[in-house]
Amino acid sequence: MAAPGENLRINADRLWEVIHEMAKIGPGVAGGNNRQTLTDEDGEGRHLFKRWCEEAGMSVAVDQMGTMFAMRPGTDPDALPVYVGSHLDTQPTGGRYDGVLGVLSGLEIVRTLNDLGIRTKHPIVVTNWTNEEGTRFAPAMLASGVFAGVHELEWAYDRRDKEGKRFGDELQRIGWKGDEPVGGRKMKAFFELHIEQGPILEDEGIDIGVVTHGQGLKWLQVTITGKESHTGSTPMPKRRNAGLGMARVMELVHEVAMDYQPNAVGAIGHVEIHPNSRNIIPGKAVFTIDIRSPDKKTLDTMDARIREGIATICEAMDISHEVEQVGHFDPVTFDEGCVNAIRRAAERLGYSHRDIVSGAGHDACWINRVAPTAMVMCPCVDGLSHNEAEEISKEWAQAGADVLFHAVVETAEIVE
Ligand code: HGY
Ligand code: MN
Ligand code: MN
Repeated sequence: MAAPGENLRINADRLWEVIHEMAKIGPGVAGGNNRQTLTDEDGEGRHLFKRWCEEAGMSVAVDQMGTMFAMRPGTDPDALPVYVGSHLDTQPTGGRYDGVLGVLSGLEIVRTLNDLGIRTKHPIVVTNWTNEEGTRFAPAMLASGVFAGVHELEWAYDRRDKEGKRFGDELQRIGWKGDEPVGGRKMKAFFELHIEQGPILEDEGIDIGVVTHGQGLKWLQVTITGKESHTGSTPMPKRRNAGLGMARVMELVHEVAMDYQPNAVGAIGHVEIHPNSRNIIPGKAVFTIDIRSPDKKTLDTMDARIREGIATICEAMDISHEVEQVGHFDPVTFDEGCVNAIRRAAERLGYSHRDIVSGAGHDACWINRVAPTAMVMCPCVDGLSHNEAEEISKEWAQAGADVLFHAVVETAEIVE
């Protein structure tokens, strides 16, 4: 079916305004955001989003993981809804657009349909998935993972942040623990708009990324135990330095990732050193290895090589280690029908586009297991994200939201 009309476009000024209204909640220290999941700021952002949705005539439901579902009714209440959304939680030094663009573009689609008096057969549900980032409570995409049946609800509730606070308790504390069981909703499709968080689209001067695949990810949390002792009086040969062990593992992770270029990445972003005193040799280091590849075999090979390398390093240094996998999903292939709807929309709207593999993980990666799913990407300046300097242009936001709009409305079927 052809698109609902060549000239269907969202209101970019209104979208830009709500994005920057949301950015006022949980401001960072350098112009970005620190609205980490289940903090008071997250709660405040949720209330604002709920108010906007209700003002747009939507009813808002919340499930037991706190995920928010704002529904615009369709003409056929029995028709499976079309879901559109992303996440409102941010990194501690996050940008204003990561996740937020996808949720608020869903709201903008509904506002535009309301303005134009357009009705669709299928309901449209705008979604805010809880804890996509996984920075405060590992793993990432936690709520969408429970929804897709990858994680058990109680296991998710027992996840703890670095202060030992429990996910389930924090969700209760901010007042966003809903009654709706998680995962019962059936979807006709799920669409997610997200900034690329990489440099390809901007470097090639392309407006739209048609996301065909998502790379796989593993998070390995490593605990290295040595022996605390005096940095001044302990002879070098007698030291069991957990911090040095961690440093050697950092180098190992980088070398393994470099062996599989260009389709592999690896780094260590989370580090805790104990006791973290200037004149004590670290007795313990806890850190998380993040490795990714679009190719499952490569990812598994990197995992095995790194585990082997850690054992060799620790044995040679007489320090012990434990490795716990705290996050994982295999490479994802998105639904061809949904991907084609996005590609057709970009062509119809006259936006330049190219197929792309998502380097970052997204809620869509899990929802793809339970419903036809695809993603749209727009460029970001210097490909920068997970940095307060994250930036996009209003034109890029408009292009992404217009394409999302056409894909969603085409799938939801306009009723003349
Ligand atoms: O880690 C990720 O890829 C996502 O940004 N949470
Ligand atoms: Mn994101
Ligand atoms: Mn992110």
